Amino acid sequence: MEAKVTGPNSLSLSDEIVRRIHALAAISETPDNLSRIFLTPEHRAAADLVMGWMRDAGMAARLDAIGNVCGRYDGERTGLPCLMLGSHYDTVRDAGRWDGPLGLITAIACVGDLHRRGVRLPFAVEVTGFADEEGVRFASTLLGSRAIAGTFDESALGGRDKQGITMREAMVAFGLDPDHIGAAARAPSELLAYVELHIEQGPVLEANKLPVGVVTAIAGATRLAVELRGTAGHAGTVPMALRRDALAGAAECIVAIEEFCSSDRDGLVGTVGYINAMPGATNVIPGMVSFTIDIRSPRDSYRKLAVTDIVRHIEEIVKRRDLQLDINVTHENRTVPCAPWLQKHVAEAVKAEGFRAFELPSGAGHDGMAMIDIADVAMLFVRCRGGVSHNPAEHVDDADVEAGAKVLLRLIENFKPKG
Ligand code: HGY
Ligand code: MN
Ligand code: MN
Repeated sequence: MEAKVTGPNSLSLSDEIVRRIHALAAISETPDNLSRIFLTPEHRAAADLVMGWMRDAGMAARLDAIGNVCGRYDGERTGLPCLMLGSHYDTVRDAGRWDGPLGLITAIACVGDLHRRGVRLPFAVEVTGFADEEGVRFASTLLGSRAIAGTFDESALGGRDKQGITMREAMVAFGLDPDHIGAAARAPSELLAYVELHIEQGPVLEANKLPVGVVTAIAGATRLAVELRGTAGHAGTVPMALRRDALAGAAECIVAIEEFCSSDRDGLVGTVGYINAMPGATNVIPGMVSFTIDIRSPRDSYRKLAVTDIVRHIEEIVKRRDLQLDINVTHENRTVPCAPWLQKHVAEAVKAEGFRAFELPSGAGHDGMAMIDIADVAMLFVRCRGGVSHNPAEHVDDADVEAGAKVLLRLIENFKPKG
């Protein structure tokens, strides 16, 4: 079946998608850079906008118990299991506008095209906008998809943001009942599969001159929170040899992490993305420093060994500098394989649209890492310029938006549940 890809008034799908990417990007905590964080007024405004688009595309749309937006386009008859599509609609701070929204908005556009043509399939199509994939506000991540997978860890409700607000308090302020999160959970029997379109966030497709790629696996990750405590003191009076400088100690730890990961030849990456020095005055020796660590590797066993070695490095530095150390794992995700049968569907749709079915792993984490607990998962990557992401310069060319939409629409219309 040739998938006719035309949007409203015979616009291409990409025109509608790009317009909506920019409309959603306008919903941000600050006007100068894009930040849309879990359980904030921006989250609520974005949810309302996206649910409107879902309804325009012929879907029933609702906000679930943790703030995911859920759209459903029924199949030939009601009550059928669904092919679930989607992505996240929260962002990192000072984000790009395509990471997450491209997958969500493209999925809505594809359903809108089915709806305009009056196409009903032997299964339902659901589109989910996940409320918190990035884990910016509270240390743990994949909160929306874990709630849908039924694996949400209630202890996360006690986690506090930088203002000291707990997730529980934030949910109540948002108008959600934290004791009701379980209602978001879906039964495995309701899903035939989960397929996510997402920007690659890396340079591989561009280097291979390809607009789309077939994802083989999503790399696991470990996040740690570190706190170093020394002695605050006068910058002018304490001799260097008598200092217990927490920030100098953190700096040595950070360089050690970079050197350890850089010496690896097997795809190990380590990042310190956040640091805070207290009391934070020019003329005061920092007495306390907190920072985060993000460690990833294509192989879980290797990542876990690396985390052990890095913690040992930090403990040695702290002991030599007579500092105190608290270090905790705040998030851990195993590497998740994409299901071969579903990868085949993605590859066939890519080839049917005239592109090479190029396979690549995802170094970035995605909601499929949680969704795998209730469904087989697969991902379709779309090239992004320079491989740049988590950066306002993130960009996808219209032609690649169109390629991604055509492949996803083809995948939907040709989808056959696992035999
Ligand atoms: O951190 C990640 O890989 C994803 O962008 N949340
Ligand atoms: Mn991201
Ligand atoms: Mn993402």
